[in-house]
Amino acid sequence: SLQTLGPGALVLRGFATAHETALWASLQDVLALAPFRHMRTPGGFRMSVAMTNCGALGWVTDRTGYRYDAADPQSGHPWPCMPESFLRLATNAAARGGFEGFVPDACLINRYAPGAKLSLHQDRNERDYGEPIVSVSLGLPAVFLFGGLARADRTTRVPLSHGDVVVWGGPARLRYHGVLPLAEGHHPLTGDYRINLTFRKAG
Ligand code: MD3
Ligand code: FE
Repeated sequence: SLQTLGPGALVLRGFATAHETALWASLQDVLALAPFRHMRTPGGFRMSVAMTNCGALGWVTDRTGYRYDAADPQSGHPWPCMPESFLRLATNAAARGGFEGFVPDACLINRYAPGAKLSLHQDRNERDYGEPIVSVSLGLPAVFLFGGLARADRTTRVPLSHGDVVVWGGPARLRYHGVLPLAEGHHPLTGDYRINLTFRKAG
């Protein structure tokens, strides 16, 4: 199904479900080289969401700030290559949302355990805001918060479930967003976690 959350924000319910086995296998390959870790914000707080990356660039945060980096600071090595199954899904979803030829160079992988949340923020570290972001939800369901262009704008709550893919572009690209604390649960694919893949063209 094809649902809009507002101008530039398109939800493809269950779009990734048919590919869950391949996505999961590829994810394990990435994690063997770049395990999940809890990064620190510039303010010194440990993020409740555990993260890693694949692709030519990876999003990182530490005491010095937020940025994209070609190397995993934990290993000093380049991030793992973007798996073909990831790339195909992201490009196909973007095309469905009107962004033909989307070729992400970064995939930020977020892991939520029960209680983990993501505070309201904008994604502003990418070079070209004309490029969309594609997000893929796997495992436990979450409540996504969708705000406006100012932090104080009111937010709407959007449930995101296993297999849902969202394409964020155009006028939605710089809207504030976040994720409410994850509820306890169990999912046959991911166990006690929610995994979110966010595909970006960062460089
Ligand atoms: C709307 N991740 O990694 S994905 C993030 O579920 C992030 O892990 C959330 O926000 C998660 O930065 C939400 C949906 C998402 C991603 C990027 C956006 C929504 C967006 C960029 C602009 C507007
Ligand atoms: Fe974000």
